[in-house]
Amino acid sequence: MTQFKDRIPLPPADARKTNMACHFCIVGCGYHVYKWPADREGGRAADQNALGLDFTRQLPAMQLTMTPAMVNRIKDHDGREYNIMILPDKACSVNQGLSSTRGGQMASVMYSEGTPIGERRLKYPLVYTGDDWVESNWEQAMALYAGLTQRILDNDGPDQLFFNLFDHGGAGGGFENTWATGKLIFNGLQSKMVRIHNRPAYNSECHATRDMGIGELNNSYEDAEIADVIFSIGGNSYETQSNWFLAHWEPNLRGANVGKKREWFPDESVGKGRVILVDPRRTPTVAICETVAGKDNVLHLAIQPGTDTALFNGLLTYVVDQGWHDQAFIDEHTSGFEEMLAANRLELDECARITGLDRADIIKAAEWAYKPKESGHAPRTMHAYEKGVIWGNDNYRIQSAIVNLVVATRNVGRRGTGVVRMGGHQEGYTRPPYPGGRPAPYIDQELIKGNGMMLTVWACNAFQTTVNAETYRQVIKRRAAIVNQALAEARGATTEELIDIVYDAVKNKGGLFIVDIDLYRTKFAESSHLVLPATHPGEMNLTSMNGERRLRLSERFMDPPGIAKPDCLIAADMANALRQRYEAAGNAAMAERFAGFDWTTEEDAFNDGFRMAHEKEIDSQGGPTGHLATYERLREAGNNGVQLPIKEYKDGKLIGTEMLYTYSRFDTEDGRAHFQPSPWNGLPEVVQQQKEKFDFWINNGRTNHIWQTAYHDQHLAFRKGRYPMAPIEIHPQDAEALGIANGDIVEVFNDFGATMAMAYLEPDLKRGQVFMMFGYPNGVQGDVVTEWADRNLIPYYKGTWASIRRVGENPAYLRDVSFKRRRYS
Ligand SMILES: Nc1nc2c(c(=O)[nH]1)N[C@H]1C(S)=C(S)[C@@H](COP(=O)(O)OP(=O)(O)OC[C@H]3O[C@@H](n4cnc5c(=O)[nH]c(N)nc54)[C@H](O)[C@@H]3O)O[C@H]1N2
Ligand SMILES: Nc1nc2c(c(=O)[nH]1)N[C@H]1C(S)=C(S)[C@@H](COP(=O)(O)OP(=O)(O)OC[C@H]3O[C@@H](n4cnc5c(=O)[nH]c(N)nc54)[C@H](O)[C@@H]3O)O[C@H]1N2
Ligand SMILES: [Mo]
Repeated sequence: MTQFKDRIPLPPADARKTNMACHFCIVGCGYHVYKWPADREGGRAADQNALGLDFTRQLPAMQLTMTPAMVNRIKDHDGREYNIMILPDKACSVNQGLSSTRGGQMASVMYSEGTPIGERRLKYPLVYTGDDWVESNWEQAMALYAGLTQRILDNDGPDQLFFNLFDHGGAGGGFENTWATGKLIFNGLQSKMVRIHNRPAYNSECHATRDMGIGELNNSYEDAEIADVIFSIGGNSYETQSNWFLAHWEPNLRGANVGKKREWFPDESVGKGRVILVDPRRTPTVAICETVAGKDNVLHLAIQPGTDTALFNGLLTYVVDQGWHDQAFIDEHTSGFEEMLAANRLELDECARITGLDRADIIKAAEWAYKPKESGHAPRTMHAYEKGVIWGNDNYRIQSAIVNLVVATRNVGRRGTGVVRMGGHQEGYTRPPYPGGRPAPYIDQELIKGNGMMLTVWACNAFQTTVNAETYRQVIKRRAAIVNQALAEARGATTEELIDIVYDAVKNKGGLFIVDIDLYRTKFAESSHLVLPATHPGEMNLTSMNGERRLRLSERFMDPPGIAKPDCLIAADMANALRQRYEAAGNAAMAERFAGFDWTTEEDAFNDGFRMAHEKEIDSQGGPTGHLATYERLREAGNNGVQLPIKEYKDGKLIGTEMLYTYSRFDTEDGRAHFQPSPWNGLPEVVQQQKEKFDFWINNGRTNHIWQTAYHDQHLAFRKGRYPMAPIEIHPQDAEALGIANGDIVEVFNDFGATMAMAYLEPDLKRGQVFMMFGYPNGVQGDVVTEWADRNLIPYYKGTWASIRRVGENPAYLRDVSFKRRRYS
């Protein structure tokens, strides 16, 4: 996968060194990039290499993590070759020198001509001619894009312009890119027909907690180090937020912080942390917690799928009956407590019956997390939830149930607590207000119904990641083919004539014109008509914030492939092309809507968006002090950056905020946290039907080795070799009953669709419950997910029931794939 297999070249002492926050998950680990001419190499003496380490002798254990995946050879546009090395930063408070298996391979996924990644990266705009791709240039691509957009906008209005759009930080996101796309789509085009990269409408993953007055990222990673109890709900953080777990949870659970004093609780000291994990599945995280903390300090609540709301209502009822809630805080800083309690009351027996848990375990959880300690102090309990809840059975209700309990016990705004998303990507959201309402239109279904004339797919790939994905793909491909037919018949057409031809196909024949902006020619791109090459971090400057709101600048250190461009500048090109067309048509009013994109760099987009938008308090995450952050100051702040919101710039430093709500003033008009009734409501009807009809719960999610749709990983032999096909973990007895052995190919099917996977026998799974990796190119789990969504159109990806059938075996999988267990025991 990399060009260095048997040895690692050292950077010379004068190698160029820049900062990089990992562009994959929310945690945003700090890395340093070293770059130096390929014909040179550092020496082994400490003063001869840029790491300043003495390699003439054996380094002490754990001094450094350095693997062949961390180096690569690149070529810049001037033709010069360089070696690069991307190493985890020991001085970064986030990861403290640790690297995950994903971040640790960043050098390997950078563009390098001779590698599979290099071959497959998009380099030029591609135009589909009806049956074939041709490489084109930005002028033609923009003329077609802007021309067709203008035609549709003028004749049919903004509701015919659809978007599948990223809204996060890191690669395919960041403040520069969310701002640019938001300004183009919401201010310029004024379309509301937009869905987000990971869900079928434009909404929030955290409406409930926000409605209650509590933003979802409200503490610091350090709070996990000093919590008495970490309450992990529907997350598998060892595999999905690895270095938050390893650098901050693990030391606490191991007892590394016992006896430490902190200024925030002067009459107490830190104890040995305990952890409660709510997950129907015994995850690798559960297994590792038991090893680290000892079984007595780990409580795994293996609830029935989709019953979290009942669990938290049951806990709340019990806690209040014991008098462990904080009545003074409730009286002074909240509203709606009594009404909520009356609606949510759920007795212990009923809670145990619904969740399938032992009464004793529910009581144990309540005692650990909420019963006053011997010292009389309330325990510090940090609640962290992720996709088992967010994509769980009724996102809004579960989240309300969790936050109700948290607020009643005041586990927010105190150091060592917090109620947070564990998070997916880094964040990097700054956009003008969304022009649609709440609920927003269900974009996938609108497309399936035949609505929309043009679809722009931006840094996401619903073909592998949406609900009801098989039907979605079928319809999109059918509608795209109508445009293909028209394109194939166009001979010698100028761009303007081509616009006429395409317009006829989308207006009169049910066609859909698709544009995809990506790093690779994805499955979605294969069905598109115009594909635009983007750059990712390293090839551009990019700012994002991590799960503790830590803002960093990832610096550009190399040239992009071909004529690929940053997403923010692609959006600017689109806006500028539209402005020119409207100017040429003498339509000043419309031209004005696309003004303000005279940017030449990513920094221009940052200054216009993050800094100015925050000044105007548009959708601010950074607060109105956003303007204090400049590229230059962020470069100086390095991998530790600054935690938003910024308080001030003082003595050459940006000063940030470690924890929100410490003054018990919440984000509501009256400043009080609002409790919300959220009674247990059972499974959605369509999900219940699938459950009754089919044999297995198809739990699904992530594994450590693979990032998302495997857009990079599928090109790396090390990753693809591990998982040639989406793995599905199944209990050995269930497997036996179906005649399934390790490595067998199986079909998974229900009323919504069918897909394939590779069986992995795993005794830690429960009978009747399997776990399939989501989003893989070879075996898409979303094909069997229902289209059910909650009141805000948040889907229930995890709520899939289906049957399984053995298809057969692939001798190569059996020969090449490891079936060693992934659990720690
Ligand atoms: N069944 C099921 N489905 C799910 C989930 C689940 O748990 N179960 N989880 C959901 C969640 S949380 C998520 S986040 C989604 C993920 O769904 P997607 O967002 O659709 O998947 P990604 O692989 O993250 O897509 C990113 C795409 O952007 C491209 N890209 C990367 N960097 C850049 C860049 O800088 N610029 C541009 N233009 N392109 C770039 C990549 O090549 C890739 O094609 O899936 C959702 N779907
Ligand atoms: N290695 C790796 N890490 C990643 C990613 C990746 O692709 N690979 N993607 C990133 C992204 S975008 C995201 S959003 C995060 C997601 O991070 P996580 O949420 O930690 O990951 P998932 O595997 O989607 O789901 C978490 C757990 O939900 C459980 N679950 C399923 N149903 C229920 C239920 O009804 N109740 C409860 N309590 N739990 C349930 C599953 O068993 C699973 O263990 O990971 C991020 N980190
Ligand atoms: Mo995500």
